[in-house]
Amino acid sequence: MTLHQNFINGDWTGTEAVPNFNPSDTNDIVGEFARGDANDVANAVTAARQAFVKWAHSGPMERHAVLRKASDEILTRKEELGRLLAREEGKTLAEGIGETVRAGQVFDFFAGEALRLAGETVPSIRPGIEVDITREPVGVVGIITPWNFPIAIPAWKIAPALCYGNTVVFKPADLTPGCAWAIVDILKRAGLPGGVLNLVMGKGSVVGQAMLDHSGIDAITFTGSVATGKRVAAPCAEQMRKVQLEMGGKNPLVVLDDADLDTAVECAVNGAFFSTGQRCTASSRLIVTDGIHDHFVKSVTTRMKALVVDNALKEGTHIGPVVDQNQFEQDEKYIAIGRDEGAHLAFGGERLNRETPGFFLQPALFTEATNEMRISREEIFGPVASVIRVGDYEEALAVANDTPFGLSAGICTQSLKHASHFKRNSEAGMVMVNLPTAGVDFHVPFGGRKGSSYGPREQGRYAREFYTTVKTAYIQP
Ligand code: UN1
Repeated sequence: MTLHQNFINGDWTGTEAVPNFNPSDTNDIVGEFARGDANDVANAVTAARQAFVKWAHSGPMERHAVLRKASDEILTRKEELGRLLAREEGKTLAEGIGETVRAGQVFDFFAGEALRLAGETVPSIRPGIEVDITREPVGVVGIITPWNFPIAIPAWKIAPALCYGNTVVFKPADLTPGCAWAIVDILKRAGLPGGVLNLVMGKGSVVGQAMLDHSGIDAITFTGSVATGKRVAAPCAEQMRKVQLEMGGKNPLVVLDDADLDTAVECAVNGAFFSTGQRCTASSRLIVTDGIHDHFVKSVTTRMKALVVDNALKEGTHIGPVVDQNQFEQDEKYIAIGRDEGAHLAFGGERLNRETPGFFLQPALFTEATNEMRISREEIFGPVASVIRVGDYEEALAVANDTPFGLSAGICTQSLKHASHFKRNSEAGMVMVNLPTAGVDFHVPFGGRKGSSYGPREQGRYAREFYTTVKTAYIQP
C-alpha cells in the first residue's frame, strides 16, 4: 500500500505509516498516511515563513490561476473524491459528492475574489493629504480541521488563506487524512510554489499542540469541539495572535402549530440525522408547540423507519455509519443519559448489524425531553435528537435561545409575523425559515454566537476579516 506523506516545503516526506479505516467496513483500509511530529511542524513553519515573502507579494492573477485550477480538478474528479470522502468518513456517496462539489465551488469563489482585492481611498481631514485603506495578508496561518467535513472545511479555510496572500501550515483531522492529502496534492499540481501550503498530518495532541506552541504561526483557524477550541484560544491570547474558532451547536428547530407538516418533518429528519447527525449545524433540539406535537412526532418516526442505515458506499443508503468507535460510544452514552434523565426514547438508538462490520446506529428520537436535560444542553454529535414540547411561540423562542450555543436556529411556520420575529430575536449566527438548520451556502458568512464561534466569520467575502489585516496609509504627495 502506498504511503501518503506529509508535504513540507514542496517535498513529500515522512515514514511512519498509520492506516486509515473505513467506518462502514473496518476490514477496509482506505490508505496509509504519515504521522508528523513537532519537528515536522517546525520545518513546515520555517518553509511557510520563507515562502510568505514572495507569496504575499504575488499578483492576483497568479493566485487566481492556482485556485481556479484546483477548483477545476476538484469538480472534474468529484465522483472519485466524493467516494474517497464517503469511504473514509462515512457520509453517503451522494453526500460525499455534494461536499466535494462544495469544495470545488469554494475554490472557484476565492479564485474570483483574488481578482477583486480592492482598498478604499478616503479624503483626509487635513488638506492635501490622502488616506488609503488596504488589506494585507496576516502571515503564516495554522489551519486545524475536523473529520466531519473532510474536504469542504479544509477548502473554506485554505482557499481564502491563499487568496489573500497567506502561507499555510495545515493539520487535518487524524481520522480523515485522505481528502486533506488529495487537496494538497491538487494544489501542488495547480502550481502552488513550494512552502506556501504545508501539510502535517497526525495527532492533535502532538501536531496541533506543536502548532499552538510555535511562535512562527501568526493566526490559527480551528473547527472542532468547544473543549479543544478553548485549548486553542488560550495560547493564542497569550501570544496575541489572531484566532478563529468554529465549535459546537445545539441547534433548535422550532415547529409551530401552523407549520406545513411535510416541510417540518423533512427539515427535522434532514437536519437531525443526515450526515449521521455529525454536523455542528445539526438540529438536535426539536421544539414543538402543543397543537402539532403528536402529528409531528408520529410523522417523524414514520419517516425514520424508512431511513436506510447502511454502508455509505451502497446504493440506497440514506444514513452512513458513525465515524468511529469513540464517537459511537459517545452517542450510546448520551442515549443512556437521556433515558436516565426521564426522556422517552420514541424510536431508534440501537446498534445495527449490516453485511460489513461498521459503526451503524439507528437514528434516535427522544420525546418528553426538557431543555434542562443534558441531552438538550450538550452536543452529542450523532444521529440523536430530542423533542421538547412547548405551549406557544413565545415559549418556543425562549427555549430555543436558552442554550450555551448559538450557531444555527430554524423555525417552521407559515406565519410571516413569527418568522420575522424569530429571525430578529434568535440568538444564533444563522437563522433558517422552513429549512433545515444544517446545509449552508458556500458564498455567504458562516458562524455563530456564544459558545459556538469565536472571532470573525468564515466563508464568502466575510472571510477576509480573518485572513487579512488592515493598513491605513496617510500620504502627502
Ligand atoms: C453545513 O451544515 O452545511 O463542522 C456545514 C460543521 C460545520 C459545517 C456545517 N462547521 O458541521
